[in-house]
Amino acid sequence: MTVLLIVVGSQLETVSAHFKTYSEPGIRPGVAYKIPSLPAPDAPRPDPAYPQSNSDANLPVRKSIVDLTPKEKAAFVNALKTVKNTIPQGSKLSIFDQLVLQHVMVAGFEKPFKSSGPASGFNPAHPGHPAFLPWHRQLLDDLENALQKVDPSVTIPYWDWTDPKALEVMLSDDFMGGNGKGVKVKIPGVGTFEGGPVQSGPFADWTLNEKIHIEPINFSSLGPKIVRFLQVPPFDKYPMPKEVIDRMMNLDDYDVFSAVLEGGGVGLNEKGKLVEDWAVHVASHAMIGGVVLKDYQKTALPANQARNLGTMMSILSSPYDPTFWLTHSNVDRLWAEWQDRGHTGEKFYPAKGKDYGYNLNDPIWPWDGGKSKPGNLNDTDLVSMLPVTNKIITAADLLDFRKLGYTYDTTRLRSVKPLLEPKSKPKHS
Ligand SMILES: [Cu+2]
Repeated sequence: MTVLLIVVGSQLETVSAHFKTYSEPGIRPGVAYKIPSLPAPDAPRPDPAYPQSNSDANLPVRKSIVDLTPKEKAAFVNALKTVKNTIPQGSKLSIFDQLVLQHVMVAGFEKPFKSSGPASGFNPAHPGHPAFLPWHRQLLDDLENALQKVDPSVTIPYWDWTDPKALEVMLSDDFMGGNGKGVKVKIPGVGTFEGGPVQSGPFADWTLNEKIHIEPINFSSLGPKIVRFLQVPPFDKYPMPKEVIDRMMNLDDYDVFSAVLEGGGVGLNEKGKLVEDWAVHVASHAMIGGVVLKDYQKTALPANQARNLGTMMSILSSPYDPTFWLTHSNVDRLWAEWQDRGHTGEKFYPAKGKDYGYNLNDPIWPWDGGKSKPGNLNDTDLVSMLPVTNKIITAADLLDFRKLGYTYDTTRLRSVKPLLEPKSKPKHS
């Protein structure tokens, strides 16, 4: 506990203001991107396309966490714990820890670090880069495949942020466990809030690799336990209004849609205007991980960020909290639904002209055939701990989610377009 308190206290305010540039919470100050602009209303639009896969019969279905039976919850938890404890031959890290490390090391491609290869200088996944969605789609698929080796019935369920029941279901002790305990955070004029290491539920006994569990400003360790500070204001409001998602779903431009869904500095207001905000996906991280703002009255943006508190808010290491996978399953679902609403295929992804890794046919690290290598973030040689893969994967390979072997209960083809009714009857979940 003493160690944890020191770690939390050492996250100092090193964020400086950048005019019109923003970064995800937890991503290094100065690593930033510009708010995209909305296309003119009369700008030519690509023709709507329809799902490429014309059947999803027998595909495993990712469901909302509120619809899981107690047995399904237990199966998911058990598979996750098994993957956390399974160390592949020749590795020092478990399969789960390897996936977390991969997420941490995307930051190793940012300019201050000694990365090499064509991806050098271009973080492949954050913040605000087009590859945010495909990169996480592949990460989720890798975890899901590992879970299914333990139990073929398991899929990664999603946390629908607009479902009033979902937060409680997620944080119950038969699923993800509840708030952390033992550390108090005072927000002047607002109140005192408790969080700390998670001490209830199936993951309270997890021991994290302290070298990989790091906060994103000084890259110092967050300790060996999952840390949560639930619903610290202003990220205490739940559920997310459905209108927020509806407005986003009506966008037609991939770059704008992706930026709004990521929410790392860009939000869409009631009038459909892009505004500075931490919202949608980032708000879900903040609601679980907790953040303290310098000026509570001002918009939550990196320049106004005093401390990141918990695992989920420390974006780099956030996959260490299992809630990460449920929130990212929802991110992927919303992209999948947007694709099914006529934004399917290659017309709805940047084809060229972007930096390496952000174009439709660019290999995305770590799936670029071993060409690129990130730099280390601190004194630990994390790079040497990364698994080696010679796979080559591009965004084009990831656009059709059904080809990866899953669908969502909200993207079943039979309910989207009757003409595409699969010949054989889909399995009922
Ligand atoms: Cu995320």
